[in-house]
Formats: sequence, structure tokens, C-alpha cells
Amino acid sequence: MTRLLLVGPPGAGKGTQAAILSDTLGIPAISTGDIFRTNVANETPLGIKVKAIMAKGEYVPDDLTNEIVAHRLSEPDAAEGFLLDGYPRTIEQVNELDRSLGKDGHALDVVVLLEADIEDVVARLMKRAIEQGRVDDTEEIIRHRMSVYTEQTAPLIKLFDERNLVVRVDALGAVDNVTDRIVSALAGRGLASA
Ligand code: B4P
Repeated sequence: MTRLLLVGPPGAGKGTQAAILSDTLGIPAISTGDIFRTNVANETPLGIKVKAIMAKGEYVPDDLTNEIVAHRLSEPDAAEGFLLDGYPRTIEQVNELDRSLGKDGHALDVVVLLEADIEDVVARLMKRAIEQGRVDDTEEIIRHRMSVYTEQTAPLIKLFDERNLVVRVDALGAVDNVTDRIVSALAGRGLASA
């Protein structure tokens, strides 16, 4: 069983690949973005707190994010492996995840970095804006989300590199091709069958 993190700029295909890999690898995909959006849609107390933050393209505060992930990771289906989509995104979140996995003698096995050119992913998200009408998919907010990623999340890659966890995958091209590249990269580390 694998403890995998998918990371990459907004629009790199994390959500898309997480759903496919969850089936392929037989591990639950845990997406903080999806959890927050469900709470916003259901107008839960958490949803009410995070709605305006997400609409502006800012990160939800670490304490709230850490709490919902800790709760989700404590569920039985995540005991033997999981795929984290979009968490951790800040150094505080990395520290908290290290601490909570470390309690049981666990740690991340691999970090899949989906690499994509900013203009390509902006174009993808503009397309999704038309198809799905997400409030954070206007061009201005998309570009803001890109800078938040560059400032707060991209520097974490160095840290994961120092732990020799990162596999880099070209996120451009057809969805199936990107999946094949990820599975080959995981197989190269003995974490999937190619
Ligand atoms: P997320 O839901 O994670 O949104 P995202 O980073 O924009 O990635 P997303 O999953 O939507 O895009 P994807 O690449 O799959 O986060 C949303 C917000 O939640 C954040 O801004 C923040 O406010 C909050 N949040 C979440 N996690 C947080 C955390 N840890 N800490 C603090 N705040 C947090 O796909 C994009 C589009 O590309 C899709 O339309 C897809 O169909 C398309 N696509 C995918 N692969 C493609 C391909 N190969 N070719 C063409 N199109 C493709």
C-alpha cells in the first residue's frame, strides 16, 4: 500500500489523475479542495467559514485544513494507504502531516509532481470555468491561485526532493498519457505495476 501525494499548480490535473489513480492503486483519494467545496455546497459551519476564502483563491487557514485531513486520515479506509490531492500545500501542513503519520511510524512514500506551463493550465481552467462555473475559475482569481502556489507550495518541492520522494511527470497531453507516465514513474520506484 502506498502513501502518495499529488502536487502541482492549479489546473495541472491533480483532481483528474487522483480519481483514476485511486481506482488503479486501490487507495482512497483525499482531496482537500473537494472536501471544502462539498462543505460550501452544503452550507456547513466549515463551508460558511471557507466560502469567501476559496472564492478569492486564497488558502484556507492551516489549522482548519489540518483538522479536516487528520479526521479523514483516521478513517479505516486510509489505514493502509492513501492518495493526498492538494494537501499539504504549506510548510505548516507538511509539519503536521509528518507529525501525524510519524505517530504510527508512517511517512509519505512518494510525491508525484505534475509539471505544466502556467499559460497551459490557465487555459485549461478557463475552459473549466465555462463547463462547470466554479467561482474561483475567473482569469484574475486563477492567476492569483498560481501566485499563491508559487509562493507557498512550490518551495516545498525542495524539501521533498531532499527526502528523495519526488517523481516529476509532464502533465501536458491527453489524460490517459499523463496517467501512463505517472504509473510508469511509480513502477520505477516499485510502487505500481507498469
Ligand atoms: P483544488 O480543488 O485542489 O483546486 P486546484 O488546485 O485548482 O486543482 P484542481 O484539482 O481543481 O485542478 P485539476 O488540476 O484537477 O483547490 C481549490 C481551493 O481549495 C484552493 O484554491 C484553496 O482555497 C482550497 N484548498 C484546497 N486544499 C488546500 C490546502 N491544503 N490548504 C489550504 N487551502 C486549500 O484540473 C483542472 C482542469 O483541467 C479540469 O477541468 C480537468 O478536466 C482539466 N484537465 C485535467 N487533466 C487534463 C489534461 N491532461 N488535458 C486537458 N485538460 C485536463
